[in-house]
Amino acid sequence: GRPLKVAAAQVGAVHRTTSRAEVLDRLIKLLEDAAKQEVKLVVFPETTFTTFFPRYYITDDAELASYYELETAETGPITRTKKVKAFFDKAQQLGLDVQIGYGEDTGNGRYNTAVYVSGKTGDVLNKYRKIHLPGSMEPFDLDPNTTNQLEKRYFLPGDYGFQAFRASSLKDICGGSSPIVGQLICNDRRWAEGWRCYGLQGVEVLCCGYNTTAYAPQLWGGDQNISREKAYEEAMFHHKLVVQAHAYTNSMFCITAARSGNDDGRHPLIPGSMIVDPEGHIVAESKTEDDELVIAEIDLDDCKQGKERTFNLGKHRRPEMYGRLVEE
Ligand code: CDT
Repeated sequence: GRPLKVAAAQVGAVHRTTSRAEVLDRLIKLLEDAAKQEVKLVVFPETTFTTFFPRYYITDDAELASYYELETAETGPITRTKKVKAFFDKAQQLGLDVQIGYGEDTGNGRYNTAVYVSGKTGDVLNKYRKIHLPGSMEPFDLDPNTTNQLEKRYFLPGDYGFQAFRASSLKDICGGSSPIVGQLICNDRRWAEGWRCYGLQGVEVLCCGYNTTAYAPQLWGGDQNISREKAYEEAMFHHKLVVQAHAYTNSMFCITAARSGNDDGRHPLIPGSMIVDPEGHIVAESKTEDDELVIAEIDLDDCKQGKERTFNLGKHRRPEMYGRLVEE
């Protein structure tokens, strides 16, 4: 087999007023707990270092800028930038591979980004920029209780495509063969296209962090008078539905990590951090809405059954019939 102990690091409420220092302390504690339990790969949420700021209509440029990490030729890679260096130093010290999401500011553009960093060398093995940006350019309204979704305003669409990579850092513990990894961010998980791009590259572990609002009728459409309880249930249902289905149809494990809890006491986010196997089963899931590690020992060889039989893409696909998928 090719065993690998993995974790989703769920991160509970982070308010608009929560300090960077507090968030970093909490993330470092999650890393330490993971290392104690001999985990080798930890997946963190989307925009993990701050609250999920696209829910606010922010008119103060300085406040908006504070939610991004400045990552330019001068500042160097994210792992060396002052505001978050302590997190990456700790991961490397503990020998943990991590995926973590953050707002990236290149100086020329802002993206919703996730990096995968080697626990062996501290190098960024891959960077992914979110491709499907949900929501709108303009706020629904200016009521501070409204949960907006202004990602189209604050980010450019990702321009790296869906590029799989080998986590060479995990080669030795995975029977001498590096895991093939793919990255998605939040809303991307609802779109079959990204998953299939990764399936076609033989991905074995898909890592996905998210911030999914548990109540925002304007955003989801459907019944505008839906109760909070029903909205939460629906959001959890759709989250699990897409992850389990796409993990199954692409014969890969998926690790999903939530930013969850009730931000500012009025913007609830669903939990649902999970580890899903290539048959679509949930093998571990979060029990709280707080900071929590969800851990499983997986065997990458379990991807073989699907990849070689039911979803043998080379054998059973009919791409000549799929032209519509890439028409504008
Ligand atoms: N962060 C993010 O992408 N959230 C979206 C909210 C719903 S958009 C209809 C999500 O897909 O979970």
